[in-house]
Amino acid sequence: MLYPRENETRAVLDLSGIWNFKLGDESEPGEVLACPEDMELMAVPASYNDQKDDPAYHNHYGWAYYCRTVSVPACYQGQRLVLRFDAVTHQARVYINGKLAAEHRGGFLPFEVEVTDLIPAGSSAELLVAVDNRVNHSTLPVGNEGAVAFFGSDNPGVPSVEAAKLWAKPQNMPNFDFFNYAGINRPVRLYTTPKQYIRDITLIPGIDGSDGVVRYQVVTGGEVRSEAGTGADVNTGAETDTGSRAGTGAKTGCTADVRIEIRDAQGSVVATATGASGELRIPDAKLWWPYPDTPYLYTASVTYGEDRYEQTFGIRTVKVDGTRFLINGRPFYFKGFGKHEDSAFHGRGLDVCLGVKDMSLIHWLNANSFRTSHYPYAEELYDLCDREGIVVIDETPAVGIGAGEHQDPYKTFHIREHHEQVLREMIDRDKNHPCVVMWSMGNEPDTEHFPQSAYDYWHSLYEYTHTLDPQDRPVTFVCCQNNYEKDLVTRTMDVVCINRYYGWYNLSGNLDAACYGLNQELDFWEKQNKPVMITEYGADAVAGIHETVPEMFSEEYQVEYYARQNAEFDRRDFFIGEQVWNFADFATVQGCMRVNGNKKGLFTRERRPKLAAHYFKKRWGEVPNFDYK
Ligand code: E8X
Repeated sequence: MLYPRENETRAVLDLSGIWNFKLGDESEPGEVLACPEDMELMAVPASYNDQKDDPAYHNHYGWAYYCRTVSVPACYQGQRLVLRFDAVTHQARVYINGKLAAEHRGGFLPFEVEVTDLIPAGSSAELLVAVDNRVNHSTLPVGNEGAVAFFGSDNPGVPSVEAAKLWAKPQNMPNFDFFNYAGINRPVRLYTTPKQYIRDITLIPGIDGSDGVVRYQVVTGGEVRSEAGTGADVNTGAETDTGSRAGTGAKTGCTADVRIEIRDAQGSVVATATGASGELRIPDAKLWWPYPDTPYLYTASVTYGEDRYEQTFGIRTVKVDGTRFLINGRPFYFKGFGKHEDSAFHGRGLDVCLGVKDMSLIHWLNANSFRTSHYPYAEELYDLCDREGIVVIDETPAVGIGAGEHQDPYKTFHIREHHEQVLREMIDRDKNHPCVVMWSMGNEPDTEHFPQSAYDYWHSLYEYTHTLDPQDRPVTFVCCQNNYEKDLVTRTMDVVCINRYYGWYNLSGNLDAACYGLNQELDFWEKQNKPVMITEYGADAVAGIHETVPEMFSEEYQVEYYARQNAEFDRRDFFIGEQVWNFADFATVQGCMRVNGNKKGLFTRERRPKLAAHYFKKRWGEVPNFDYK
């Protein structure tokens, strides 16, 4: 799905601002719905949870309603109009003048609906967005079923489920360690295209000697549709015809009219072609390299009839070769972290200022990469990474798949179809970004208690993911600390990505034992002949706690923990990267394991560096991007 961009042929109206808002309950909104009475005010885009000083908002469970009027200028007459939602978390129903116009499941990927006939140019309409924040065994991320599940244990002082039902309010029970922020988290925009329009562009870069070779495919739209007259062209993302590899499955329109021009960074045309698909050759191409080398970007300017769209891209290749991860043929070493979209007041709402600040801090740290733990981030951030030369591992919201040793989640959770949907939508959205070098299908599923079920689920999904990516980038998922000998599937990924907490959650406080345990495990991985990286390791450190003899939760222990384990990684040739947990402190559900959130950040939530940030700035300044191993 193309990002909404304005140019001489397309207009974009940003609907960010203050909307009307009201909390609902668990009752499902139907086909017809009017804006409620007595609404509050709420900023969009942003999560609703922390905008009001009332636990009813912070801890809400169920539906909530956003309303505003949308006016379409008369000068858009004759254009096709599309309403696009970048992310509504987790489930959305969109009503125009009281009638259901679109629905979408999944809180971190875009969907859009054509509104040409629903809000004709020169008119206004009432826009109502219903959003459900509930997580359970059929959503991604996963929530624990049973809204009163805290209760019913045998512990003295804890009431039974039956007793609790009499007074306890239903609540979300996330099976993941980040606060379940919800609402209209990313921009809502109305954009225009000519009636015959460019629907999708796929660019597949390659390198041939000193030339760049770019295969491309353009999907067009605007044919007379069979549902014409019903008014709405509902596009849930899942139904798009663009999610498959270029050359298969995509409908192409009138081919004669498509023209593509590649411009270099100065705007000079370096290659041209006509037709909806084909190949372009760029002599003496400049490659996209991670910073501090130049992340060179080209622009593909596509025209089709009256429509035009400009898609930036980079020429770079990605490949796994033995135990190495190659970017443009050179062995790359990942230096970075898992992050979150998380900040004060905004919650998980898009904050482009914070995005720019974080890119600056990533450079300050001499880091080169991050993982979009644990969901696809806002499109603006991938654009920043393309331009700033930061390498991204792009992750779906499949976090929390597991329910202990007595329940096989793969046989009891109804997630497969939705999981495939989010993979299709993520790859369809992010496929052209040079910064994206690997897909992560999910984080820390159970792979240990039901190893064969886990293998059947994840390995087939891995094969499916490969068929979705036109560039066929490496595919992985991120494995939780477990019994790695029992786990059958992690070792079959293109890159083995492990989250390990030796010295924190296990062998707590004992770094000698931690290094021993880590080395035992690394001996196992050495035999697998795969590239291995750590995608999470970390220790909570409360900023300001200092000690001469490092103990847990102090800034000194966090540094010591990393210094000791990094020394072990440095001894292993097959070890291709270190991504710490986490870039910054972040909000979680409250609990006795969390001191006002997760404090494993190198920075505080306000982006003040802890000692460990200074430690990594120095270390990563000495570890090069390429040829380290
Ligand atoms: C943690 C991280 C959490 O925040 C992240 O979302 C997923 C967790 C560690 C799991 N990984 O708790 O800080 C550790 C399991 C150890 C047995």
